[in-house]
Amino acid sequence: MNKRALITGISGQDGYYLSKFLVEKGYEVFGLIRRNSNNPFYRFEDNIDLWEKINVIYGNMRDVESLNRALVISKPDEIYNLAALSDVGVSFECPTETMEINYHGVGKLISEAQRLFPKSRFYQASTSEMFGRTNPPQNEESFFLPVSPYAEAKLRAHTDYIVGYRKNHNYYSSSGILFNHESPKRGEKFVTRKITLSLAKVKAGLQNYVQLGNLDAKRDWGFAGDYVEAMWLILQQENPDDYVISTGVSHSVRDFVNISAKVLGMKLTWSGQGENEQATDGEGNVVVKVNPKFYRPNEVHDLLGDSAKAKKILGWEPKTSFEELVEMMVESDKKYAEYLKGLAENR
Ligand code: GDR
Repeated sequence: MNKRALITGISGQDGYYLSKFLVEKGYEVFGLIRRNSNNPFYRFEDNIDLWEKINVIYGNMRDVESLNRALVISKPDEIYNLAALSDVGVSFECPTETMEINYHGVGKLISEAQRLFPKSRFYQASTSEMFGRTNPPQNEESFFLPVSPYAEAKLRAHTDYIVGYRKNHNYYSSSGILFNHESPKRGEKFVTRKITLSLAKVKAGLQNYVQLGNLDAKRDWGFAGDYVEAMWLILQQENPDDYVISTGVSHSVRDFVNISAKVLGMKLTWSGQGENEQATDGEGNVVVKVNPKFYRPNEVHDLLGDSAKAKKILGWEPKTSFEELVEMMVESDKKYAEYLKGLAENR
């Protein structure tokens, strides 16, 4: 019989790649979707065949009845909890909502899962943000020093529910402590996609410049398509555990801008410092500016993962390099910007 998986947050970037991966493996996939006015399947628009294979269940992480119903309908062997308020910057503006979804929501889901399907396996999307200000490289033994409401809530869920249910309830709960993972399906507010889409629009003549916050922040950026395989491998192990998933290479936001511009054939020249830093293209147009509006009240400066444990135990390694990732995202956004330009010209 086919295995059954319930994925919360299926309409996000990782939900797209994970459902594709599991459907290809022959799983019956059920996806929890929050009802709102946005198109719930816009990430699947170029892959309608995949969307049609997913059993959609409406519900959300605040509503325990809907979680109960999703579990009863899906009867899952594996549960992947990807639903979250995932924007770190926004979490400073709504800390209570963040705690409700990213912490209490996990508690609601895992307690129902353990009660109804004690033999199911639970994957939690934990995050490198939990390391916060801990010096790099970070691995499973590193201290957690979260600095945002987002990271606080994720860390509490990790400790109380994932480690807690594993130890105290003998329930199979594991987590992937994933470092940043990106793709052409990344939301447009996250810095990588904001850069690739904005610069592609600048190149197509649709906007003049992109405004960014802290250009010095360093992140370990991998490809989301590689990372969902690690999620699955984590649940295939005999014993539940936590694993850091990362590339082991970090770059600054400024590096990300430079490589994106290079793929677009733009040569940038940087000048100024701090809030006055900017980059001009070969023709002297300012194409990147700093706007303090995008600074965070509290910043995580330097994340660099050490995923030796995942390599040793899961046999997992990233397949896509940083340069390949940037190129994939820029090429996709170049096409998208051309499409938008065509729409604007035909209006
Ligand atoms: P992050 O991702 O906070 O690492 O969390 P994000 O892309 O938002 O920020 C990365 C770094 O870039 C700096 N930055 C900007 N960020 C945004 N969004 N917009 C800007 O204009 C900008 N300018 C500079 C940020 O300050 C930060 O240092 C992501 C999320 O997906 C989390 O949900 C996930 O847990 C972690 O990755 C791993």
